[in-house]
Amino acid sequence: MTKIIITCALTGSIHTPSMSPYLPTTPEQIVKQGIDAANAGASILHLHARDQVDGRPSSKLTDYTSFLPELHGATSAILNLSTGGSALMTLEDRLEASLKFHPEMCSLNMGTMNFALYPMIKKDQIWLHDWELKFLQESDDLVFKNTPRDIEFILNNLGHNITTKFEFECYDTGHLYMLKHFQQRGLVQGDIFIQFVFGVLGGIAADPKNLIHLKSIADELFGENYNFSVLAAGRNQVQMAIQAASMGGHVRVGLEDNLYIRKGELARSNAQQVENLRKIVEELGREVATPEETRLILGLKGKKNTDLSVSIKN
Ligand code: KMH
Ligand code: ZN
Repeated sequence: MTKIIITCALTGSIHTPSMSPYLPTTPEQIVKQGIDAANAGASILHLHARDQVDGRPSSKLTDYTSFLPELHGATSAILNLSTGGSALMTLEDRLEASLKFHPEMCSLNMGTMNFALYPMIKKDQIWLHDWELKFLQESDDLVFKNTPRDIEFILNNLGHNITTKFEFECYDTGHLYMLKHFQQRGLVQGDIFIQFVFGVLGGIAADPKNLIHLKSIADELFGENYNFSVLAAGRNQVQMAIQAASMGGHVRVGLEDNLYIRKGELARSNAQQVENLRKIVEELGREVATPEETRLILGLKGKKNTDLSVSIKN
């Protein structure tokens, strides 16, 4: 089996600051937790920005530049910018940072879907910020828009022109067929890196049977020419990651996907989740890939071919 790539998704746009004091939302916290997660074994850091005042998901360039150049300088890990952002943002907003910085990797969500966060609301939660409860409640009427036109735009403007490689996020079987469609049109070329996403309400559930099924469909569609990784949102994060590692796949952890280290206990950092998973996959006989090994496995263009060294303060 090839070495295992651990991705760590540091903050995301799902959890809100009141849910965990350990969720990194300030630039200092994002930088520190990113460095620590990379030192613990994550070779890819999947990144979203947060508003520097109230921690809400942000697509503003200033919020990205508040941590990206520093992280770029401080770690050799691959920086993977989200193009999903949050379902409240326009596509233009979601792409602004990636089009500016030309990163080695970006996420690319393979279909339009529901993305319901309201089941996470706890009755006894004390909210630190006004926006949080409304943000979660209103997710019952939210469409996470990734139409074929949107996907084509991202592939043309980041993949083709800028040679960014993608973490193709597939939340259901249909998303694999959409990926195949773009491969057949020639817009997706070379080896593919699929992130199977489980446990989002609107996508497929975190059930081991579903991973077997998605993997067998991906095998039929892409043969030898793809790598897969698994993320499970919520409490099945580790169980599904272990299944992925046993099947020769790669894994994603991080507080974007799950705030806990075990039942009832909040993870104190992203690095704690990475360390925990690293121990488990090493017990399974998998060796953890370094950033350079990950670049080779995924065919990435390398750090120096990004525009991340340029710090824009505006
Ligand atoms: N939060 C994950 C379930 C993206 O950033 O493009 C999905 C995600 C989307 O990572
Ligand atoms: Zn994300």
